[in-house]
Amino acid sequence: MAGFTGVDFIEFDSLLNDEEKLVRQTARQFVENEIIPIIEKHSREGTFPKHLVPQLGELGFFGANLHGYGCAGMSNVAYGLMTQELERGDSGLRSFVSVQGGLVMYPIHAYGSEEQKQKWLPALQSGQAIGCFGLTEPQFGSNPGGMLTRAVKKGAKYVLNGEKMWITSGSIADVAVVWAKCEDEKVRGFLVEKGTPGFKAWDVHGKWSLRASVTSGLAFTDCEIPEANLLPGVVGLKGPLGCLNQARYGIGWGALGAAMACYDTALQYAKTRKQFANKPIAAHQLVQEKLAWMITEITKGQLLALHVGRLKDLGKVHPSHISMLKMNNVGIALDTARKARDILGANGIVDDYCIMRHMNNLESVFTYEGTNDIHKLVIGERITGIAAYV
Ligand code: TGC
Ligand code: FAD
Repeated sequence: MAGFTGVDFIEFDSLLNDEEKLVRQTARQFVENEIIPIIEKHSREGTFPKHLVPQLGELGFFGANLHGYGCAGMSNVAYGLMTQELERGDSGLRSFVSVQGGLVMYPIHAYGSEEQKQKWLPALQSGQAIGCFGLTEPQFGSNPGGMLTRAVKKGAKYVLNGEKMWITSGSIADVAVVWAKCEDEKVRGFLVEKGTPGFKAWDVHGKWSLRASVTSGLAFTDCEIPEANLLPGVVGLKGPLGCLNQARYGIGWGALGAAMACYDTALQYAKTRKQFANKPIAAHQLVQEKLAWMITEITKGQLLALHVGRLKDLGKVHPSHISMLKMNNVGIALDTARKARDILGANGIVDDYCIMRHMNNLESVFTYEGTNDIHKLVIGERITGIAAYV
């Protein structure tokens, strides 16, 4: 993948401004120099390249579309192009950045007290602190409103009991944004600091997907949280769901990066691999059909991402727009990975090539942050006015 120059079939770049192209180029260079050379080894060994965290912070990639507290204040389009490049490296790296910025810094920024913002945002922005987001529970994934985790007020503290599951960066986090139901049955967010008595985190092993990312379970047993760690600015499920808009938006762009990596690899391979009459396999119509499908879907995905990004920058985006972006772009990325794997034949299954790693990663991306079908239902609700979840 050295020397990747982008995927641009219809002069997409003419729609970007200089700042957006500069951010993309910076992220692309970082991926070429720091991620591509090491990622297969981390993925094979199931380790997260934690040493990259300070560099990601220095580049301004954490909470990059937030303003103040040391954040880069990028446009949402520039932010999206950054996540696209990171995910061309690996979905696990992009996940880390999405969680840190969209699911930890964003709720502190949007719903936190000034004291919470001062304490956590500069540290999270620079990568000195790591965060995680605990919404999903063992029994409640697509339906987080059913959560069992409870926070009971006792004097100046809340006592937290419950369990969260499938939490990215859980065991390496200095602070967990944890969503729990209070005695009034309403959901509220809490900042649970590493080392708080009664708080434990452990890692999920045996993953065939996102192997270079930490995925954890969190448990809270009579865990006392100071009242000052309650996020005061939001009550109800709209709190965590509002954060998901941020992260899902970044995923919508990010998935294109994984798709581009697979497409580019398949294209290069098809032009050099020869079968039958010493012709490259790229000369066969059936192979060209797959490549043409890939670039068409990537191009449509780029236009969707750009338009949703521009709407977000104008403050006009609706959560259902973001659902369409996440659903479509992750779906086409996974299909691109599968077709690319096919083009590489047997070579497609080994980690000399990036395709199988991306394909396996995308299976998680398809499921997390709202499964593909949940996003269809969000779109269905928007156009019919009828919620079909139950
Ligand atoms: P519903 O009654 O529809 O809504 C409850 C309240 O929330 C509001 N709301 C939203 N607000 C902001 N943004 C959104 N996207 C929102 N969606 C809904 C809604 O207006 C309402 O507000 P109010 O004021 O009336 O109370 O809720 P529901 O329980 O029927 O659920 C709807 C549904 C199914 C769409 C929602 O539960 C959902 O999105 N489920 C999927 C769960 C999910 O995505 N979990 C992700 C966990 S985090 C994760 O996966 C991180 S991956 C990490 C990585 O990148 O590595
Ligand atoms: P389920 O909700 O049980 O869904 C299973 C299947 O049923 C899916 O196909 C789904 O589409 C379908 N289904 C469910 N409800 C309906 C319905 N009403 N109609 C039609 N079909 C339906 N969560 C966090 O809180 N924080 C994190 O950092 C985080 N990181 C993650 C990292 C990884 C690697 C993974 C895999 C998950 C992560 N998650 C995280 C959890 C993720 O958000 C959930 O896995 C996801 O929301 C789906 O929940 P579930 O796995 O329980 O599946």
